[in-house]
Amino acid sequence: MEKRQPVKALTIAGSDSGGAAGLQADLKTFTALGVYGMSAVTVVTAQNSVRVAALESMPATLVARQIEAVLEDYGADAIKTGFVGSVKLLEAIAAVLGAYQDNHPLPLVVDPVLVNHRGEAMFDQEVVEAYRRLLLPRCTIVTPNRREAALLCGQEVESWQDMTDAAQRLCEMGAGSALVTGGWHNEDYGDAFCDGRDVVFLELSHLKTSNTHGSGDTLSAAIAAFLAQEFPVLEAVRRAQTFTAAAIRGAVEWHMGGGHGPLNHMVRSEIGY
Ligand code: PXL
Repeated sequence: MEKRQPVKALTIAGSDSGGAAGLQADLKTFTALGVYGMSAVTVVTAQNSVRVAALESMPATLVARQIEAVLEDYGADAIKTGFVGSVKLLEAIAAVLGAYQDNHPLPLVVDPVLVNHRGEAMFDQEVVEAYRRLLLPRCTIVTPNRREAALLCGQEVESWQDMTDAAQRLCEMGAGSALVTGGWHNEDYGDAFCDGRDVVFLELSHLKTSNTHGSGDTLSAAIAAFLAQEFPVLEAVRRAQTFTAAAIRGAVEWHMGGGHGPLNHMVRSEIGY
C-alpha cells in the first residue's frame, strides 16, 4: 500500500481551558479544514467566557523543544503563532523558526496577540518591539486587528485610510503580506489586505452576536490551514474569512457561559471545504 503524508500545520500558541481561543481554537480549525494539527504550548491559561483566572508561561527552552520535536520528525506545511506574550519566548521561537526556515521554507502566519478583548494593550512595549524585530520580517502574513496594528505601527488605526496605511507599513517592516482586521470602509465592514504593494478591501458581513471569543485565532489558524494546502495568500485569506464567518454564524444560537461565548468550529460541511 502506498502511504501518504497528510497536510500538517503547527500552532505555537497559548492554551485556553475553555476551548474557545488559543491553541484549542487553532486545532479545531485545522481539523475542520482537513489539516493535521500540532501544537507548541507557550502559556497555559485558566479561563472561561468571562475571565482569565490564571496564566502561566512555559519556560522558553520547553517551547523551543516542542517546536523542534515536531519539526525534526513530522515537519509542517505551515506554522502559525498566537499568544506568546514575552520577549524571552519570542526570541526562543524566532531562533528555532529561523534555523528551520533556512532549509525548509514554509508559510508562517503571525497573529500578534497584543490586546485583550476590550482592546487594551496586554504587554510592555518591548514585546511589541520584539514582534517587529523577530517575527514580522520572517512571516508570510501578519493578522493584527486595528488596535494591534496601531501598537505595531506606532500610529492611530481608526479610519479606512489608517488601515490602508498600517497594512502597507507592516509590509514595509518585512511582513510578506498584512491583513488588518475589523474596520469600516464607508458604510461597509471588512478587513484591509496588503500583498506588499496594493491594499484591497475585503468586505465581511457584520454579524450581531457576542459569541466571538477566539474569532481572531480561528481566522489566522484557517489562513495557516489554507496556506498549508498551497492556496495563494489572498485566496487563503478569503477562504479563511468564509470559514470564520460560518463558525460565528454556527454559534449565534449557542448559549455557553455568561460572557463572550465560543465559535462553532463544527461547520465544515456547510461551506463545502
Ligand atoms: O483570542 C486571543 C487569545 C489567544 N490565545 C489565548 C487566549 C486568547 C484570548 O482569550 O486566551 C490563550
